[in-house]
Amino acid sequence: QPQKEPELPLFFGWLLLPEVQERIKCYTMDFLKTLDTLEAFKKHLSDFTGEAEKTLDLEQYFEAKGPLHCTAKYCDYGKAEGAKEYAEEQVVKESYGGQTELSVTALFVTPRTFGARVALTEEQLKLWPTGGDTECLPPTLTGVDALPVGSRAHVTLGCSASVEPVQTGFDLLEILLLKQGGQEGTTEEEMELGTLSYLGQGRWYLALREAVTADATFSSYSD
Ligand code: 2AM
Repeated sequence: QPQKEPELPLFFGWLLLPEVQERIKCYTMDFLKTLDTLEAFKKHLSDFTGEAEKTLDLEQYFEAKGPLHCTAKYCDYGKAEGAKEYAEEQVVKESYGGQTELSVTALFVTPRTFGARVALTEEQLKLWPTGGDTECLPPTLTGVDALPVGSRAHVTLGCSASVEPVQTGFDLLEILLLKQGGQEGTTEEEMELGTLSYLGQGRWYLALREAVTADATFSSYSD
């Protein structure tokens, strides 16, 4: 009888502690409520709705997807490339189950996704897979190699109907490329939480004045 291979999870990542999930949900929902009411946002409402609709409830627009977390390595139960190798890395084994603090530095909204940008520490970057930023990118997303390692790190807060959470990382990278390319927001607005930029096509980016910290456990998740 051959030895059964240990099962691989859907993903490895930093899972926010339950009480932290509640706090982050409240905080980010408050931001959506505020964004909804801004004149600047209303001006570009048709990015999100048909031309005919005049109002939008952003809180309803995005659906939450599973527990709040920052994906480190998507494994798809072993079907994703490099999943087994990642699971066998010494640093992954040693860090497994350990608690750490994630630093959320920005929030972003697009017609597809709502996410929180995570700035990984040097320690946390050791768990970021090689090529993690460029994995499975749509061909239209070019130049990602030029961004700092770990640029894709984020927490998906919600997705619009029929959008998969993998999109959140793509949206973040696209925004960062636009910002790097010098397309600072066409509209910039100071909010209590930080500076809000509009980057066209329904892309909004709020750079937080102060990073929000979130305690998380490095672990794995399977449906
Ligand atoms: P997310 O990290 O943007 O939220 C289960 O689907 C989880 O794995 C989700 O959290 C999802 O996106 C992430 N995920 C799905 N497919 C992925 C891929 N190809 N690369 C990286 N992360 C992926």
